[in-house]
Amino acid sequence: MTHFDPQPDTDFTAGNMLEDIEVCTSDESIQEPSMTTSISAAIASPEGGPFIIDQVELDAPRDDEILVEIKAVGLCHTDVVAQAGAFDFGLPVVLGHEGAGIVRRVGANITRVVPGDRVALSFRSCGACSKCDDAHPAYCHTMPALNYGGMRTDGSRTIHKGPDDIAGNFFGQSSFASHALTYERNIVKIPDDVPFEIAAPLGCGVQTGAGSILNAMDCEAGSALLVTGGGTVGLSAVMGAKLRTCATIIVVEPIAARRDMAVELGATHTIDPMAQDNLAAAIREISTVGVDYALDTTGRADVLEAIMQGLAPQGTLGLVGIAAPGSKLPGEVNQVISLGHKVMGIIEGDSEPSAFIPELMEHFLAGDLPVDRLLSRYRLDQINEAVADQHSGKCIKPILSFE
Ligand code: CXF
Ligand code: ZN
Repeated sequence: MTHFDPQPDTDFTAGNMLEDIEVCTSDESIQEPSMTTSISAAIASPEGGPFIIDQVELDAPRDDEILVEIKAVGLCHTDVVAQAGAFDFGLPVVLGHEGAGIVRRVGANITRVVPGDRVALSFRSCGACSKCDDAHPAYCHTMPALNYGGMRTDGSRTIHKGPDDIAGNFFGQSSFASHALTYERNIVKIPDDVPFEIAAPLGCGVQTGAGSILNAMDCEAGSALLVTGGGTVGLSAVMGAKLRTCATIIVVEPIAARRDMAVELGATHTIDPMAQDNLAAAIREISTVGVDYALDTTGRADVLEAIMQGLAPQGTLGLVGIAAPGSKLPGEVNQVISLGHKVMGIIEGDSEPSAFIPELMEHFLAGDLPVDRLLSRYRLDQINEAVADQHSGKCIKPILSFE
């Protein structure tokens, strides 16, 4: 592992881009074996166990697809859950949904980017349903098929090993690889002064945390916020809360280094849950009337019940942490009614990536969203070490870098 140290993209020059680029005409984008790209990818295998790095074939971009050379990709907890087989698409699969890189080829219908553009990849949405129209694409009516289907919507696969298909299209990207096929609505252009390693985690983890505060819950300035869990999402929520000038920002996190990081990023108080018999009481010691907002990144039933006891009247609990299958909502119905509590599920911070990710990049460049503090850099072939280090708490957000 190497800790993150932002570096300029020294090899990004007009000269070397022009040598590599190609644009598909409509005819060229019809699938031809000769147009596939041989890529290095981290494969989650059906036997379980670690990711395996292998050479596989990636289809040529169809008319609505974009081939991106990946320069950096973040590891999100959802990738780890998917590696364990939690999604229906089956294994083997190429995961990865926080990619950033350079557009290399575009299908005939692509108008928003051209080869050579630097881009971050976020989740995919259809752009045509009522939720997309209403600027809530994380709740797109076809979100499951577009992001968790493992294949194109016509049932074809984008990744192959000899005669065998490999699941892909994860979040419309599958970016644990040297190259990914993606779609126009996944893509956000990034300026030259934002490193790929910074842009990558904006596509999911940072967007989820900061967006939960700034978009989904839309916490007021001066409000009291509780964040449970000090990983990428929780700490991005802290940065978002500082931007929003929340008056009280409490972080519950068992790892001391993460509590320290939370304070550096703007938390006003931290709680070590392992040192508490009664988490709700500890929250109310800090905020006697309870907190106006809580964001849970843990998905743990005991933590969720404590949060409900620590919520102020008319307080809102935002849920982003994946819970065990079958978990029920927390809270006691009559108390929820009496206190006017709200419980809200949040996907991707309820963000419109094309608007929110550029805002996040501006904040990074202005120095008030120090995402770099969360990052540790690994190579793609160190992905299993990255998973282990994230799990043990040795690092917060691993970035697999190709540079
Ligand atoms: C996740 C959030 C929980 C449901 C699956 C997708 N998003 C990003 O990692
Ligand atoms: Zn994610």
